[in-house]
Amino acid sequence: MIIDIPSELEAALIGLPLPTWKLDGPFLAQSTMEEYRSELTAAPRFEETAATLRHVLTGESGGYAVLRLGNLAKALGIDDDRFLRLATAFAAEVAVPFSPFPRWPLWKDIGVKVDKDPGKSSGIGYNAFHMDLVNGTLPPDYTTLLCVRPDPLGGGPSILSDAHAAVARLPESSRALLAESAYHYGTFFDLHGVGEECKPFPILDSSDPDKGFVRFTAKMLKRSELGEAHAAAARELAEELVRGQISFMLQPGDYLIVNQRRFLHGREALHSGQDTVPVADRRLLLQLFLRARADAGSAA
Ligand SMILES: O=C(O)CCC(=O)C(=O)O
Ligand SMILES: [Fe+2]
Repeated sequence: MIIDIPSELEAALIGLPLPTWKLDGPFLAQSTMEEYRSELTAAPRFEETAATLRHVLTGESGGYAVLRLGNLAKALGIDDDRFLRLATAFAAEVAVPFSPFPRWPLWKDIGVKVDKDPGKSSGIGYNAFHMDLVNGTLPPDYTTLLCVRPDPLGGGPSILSDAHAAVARLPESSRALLAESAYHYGTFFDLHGVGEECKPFPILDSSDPDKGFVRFTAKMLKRSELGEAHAAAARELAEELVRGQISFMLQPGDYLIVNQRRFLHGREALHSGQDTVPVADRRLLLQLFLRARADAGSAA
């Protein structure tokens, strides 16, 4: 669901003096969130835009949003700290920004590496449906991607799929297998704010079938050793996710926010010929994770 910024709000945001942010451990500091909020609430139509954003992410039929920040990016410069502060301020209206990776800045670069595993983050191939930080006991409630540059060769549309809708289309026997602690994926090392390592894990959280995480990554089908029946059920889920997928191309300044309790995400392959594109011109996204506030009620 696309959310445009009203032009009078854009005009006000361009001149807003947001201070540099501070961190408190892995989280954006409370003082920064308060400073940003008090600057933004004075801007015309800000409150209604933030409310729409929250509603689109958590309301009945929602779960993801593309906030169009392209005009702000153009006005401020997409590499300018002032632009990144505005994106951070919008993110903080949804939930608390944090970085699970102690050695990375708050926003993590996702560039293009031609020699990396093509199916993984920053690889050039198909990035299959997944949730981020799938193997933490508490994955980020939201994963967000800010598009700095799309693939100049025209590839790499984003893909999204409603995880609970895909699960609901599976036969009961498959859902029963997915609810067993028989799955695992990846390593877990030096991660903050996402709980403990979850291994093995059930894909379906039986305690809260409609609201909980669908703890899934289709990457486990190739990269994890799974029992035959459990792998077959996971493959069925991966197929249903693809059947229900939507896809779209992020434009410069587009800010994709995904509620990980509702939607899984991924990306189609970049266009062939990435090795001919200078590194500085390749596709670039910035990634930020969000933790729902305790008072967000059923933000899930
Ligand atoms: O490149 C993309 O559009 C998605 C990347 C992604 O999902 C990730 O790195 O976790
Ligand atoms: Fe991801």
